[in-house]
Amino acid sequence: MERSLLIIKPGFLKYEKQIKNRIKKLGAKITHEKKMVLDDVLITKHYAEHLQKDFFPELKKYMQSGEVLVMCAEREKDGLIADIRQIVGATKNPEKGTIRHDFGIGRITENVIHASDSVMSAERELNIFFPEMFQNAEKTK
Ligand code: FUP
Repeated sequence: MERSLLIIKPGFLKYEKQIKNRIKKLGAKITHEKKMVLDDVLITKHYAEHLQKDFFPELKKYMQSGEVLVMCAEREKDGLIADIRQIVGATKNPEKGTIRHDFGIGRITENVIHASDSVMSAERELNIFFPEMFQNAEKTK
C-alpha cells in the first residue's frame, strides 16, 4: 500500500473534479480531505526544506492567498507516489497532458497542485495535515 499527500493550491479548486478523476484513474482513492486556509504553522512545517530559499516569501504569500484542498490518496499497488508525480508534471515546463500543464497558468509558484515526492515525504506531510491518521498507531506502540 502506498499513499501520497496532495494539495490543490489557491485558485485551482475549480478543477477539483477533473484533478480527482485523474488521480482515481490510477486506481487510487481519496481517503481523507479537507478544505482550509493554511496558517503559518502548517506552511512552515510543510515547506520546512524551503524556508531559507529566495522564493519562500512569495510561495508563502501565494499559498495563503485562498483556500486549498488537502487530500490523502491511497492505493494498494506500490508506485502510487511516482505515478501521481508523473501525471502532475514537472515543476518547470510541465508537459502537455499533465495536471500542471493542462490546468496551470505557466507560473512556477502557482503550479496547481502539490504531490509528495517520496514515501518518506508522504508520511511526513500526512502527519502534518492528518495527524489523526497516525494516532492509533502511536497508542499501540
Ligand atoms: P515540486 O516538488 O514539483 O512541488 O517542487 P519543489 O519541491 O521544487 O518546490 C516546492 C514549491 O516551491 C513548488 F510548489 C513551487 C515553489 N517554487 C517556487 O515558487 N519558485 C521556485 O523557483 C521553485 C519552486
